[in-house]
Amino acid sequence: LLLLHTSDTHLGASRPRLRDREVDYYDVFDEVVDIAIRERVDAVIHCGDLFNDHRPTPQTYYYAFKSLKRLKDSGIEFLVIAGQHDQPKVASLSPIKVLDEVGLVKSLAVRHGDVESHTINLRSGALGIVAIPYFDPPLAQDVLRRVRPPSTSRRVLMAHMLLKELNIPNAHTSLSELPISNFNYVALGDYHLRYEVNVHGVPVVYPGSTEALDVLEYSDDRFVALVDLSGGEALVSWVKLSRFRRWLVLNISSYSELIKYLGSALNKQFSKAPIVYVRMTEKVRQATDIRSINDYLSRLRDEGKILTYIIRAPEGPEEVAEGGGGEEYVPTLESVVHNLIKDPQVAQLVLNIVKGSDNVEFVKLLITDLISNESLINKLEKLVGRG
Ligand SMILES: [Mn+2]
Repeated sequence: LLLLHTSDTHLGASRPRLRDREVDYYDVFDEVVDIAIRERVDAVIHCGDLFNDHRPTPQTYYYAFKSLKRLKDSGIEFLVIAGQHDQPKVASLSPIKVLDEVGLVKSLAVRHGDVESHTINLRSGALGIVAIPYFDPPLAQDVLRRVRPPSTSRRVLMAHMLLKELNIPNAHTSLSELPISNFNYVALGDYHLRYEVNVHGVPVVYPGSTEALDVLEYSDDRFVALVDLSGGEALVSWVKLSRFRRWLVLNISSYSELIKYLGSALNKQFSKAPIVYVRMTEKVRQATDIRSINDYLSRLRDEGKILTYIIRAPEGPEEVAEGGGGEEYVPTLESVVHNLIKDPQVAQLVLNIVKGSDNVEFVKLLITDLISNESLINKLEKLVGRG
């Protein structure tokens, strides 16, 4: 009996906020489905935050349906619990329930505070699952007290929660408070980096998110776990993902250092143009020609060698005294327009209009329309096409 354990897909997210970025999350989810089919697993178990929002857009549903349908056609079950992102607010419906209703997933537990027990009959036999969706950390004792060991021989505990051992704020519980010995495998979600610990022969595992939502979550590799429950003990093997977007994080002390590092980093082959995150001290920032850095990075972006870039100078004590903010996101007019409009010709047309106008209200109206009105972009694209 073979399972694929994944979590925190965050379908519908686009961080950093870019059109191309939203597609990244769908693409890597599709890779997870590919792996499940290739490895002929009995089921995918997803430990929450399948969606980034409890009200996904039609586009997000479209991609979720498309990937899940391939899985269903291959006879593989998709068993899922809710994280805080796809948990319904009071009196509204979780998107996971929508997927369940159309037969694409089996929703094991969604509502806050629930603890549900299921016996799932899979191709290779019965699997007992206790499922715990996201709950507020102060409820931990009450929630965990309601966990009963399943009566099947193969038993999995699935939960969306944080362990105190991760050393991060708002943790739910510690390993010693979990009834680990009643299960063969403990499948967790919520933590966005890979983490694995073995407690008296029982693997307790976070596979991590399939994309890094911000720089703190970046890592060179991202994974899903294959869990073999055929024997007495669960055997975990890791499969590397290849279709996530990489972040290049550079700590630099000068412009020339940036060019040197980035030059050699970009020699490597990337399946997708990476996101560049440049970190420098406040001192370096003041001594550095920030314009040259901006020009250099935006040229790389326009050439398609990087997706986007972020420059950050962490707050030093001097800067706090001056009241300056640390983060420099570099939202130049050019980058905003290029991210908004994919066609470079149309983007240039809009930039010319905006730059040629001293009417602030008109520019505001134009930008608002460009953000909210897809047909306007289509019209502009046609205009350029004819010209
Ligand atoms: Mn998450």
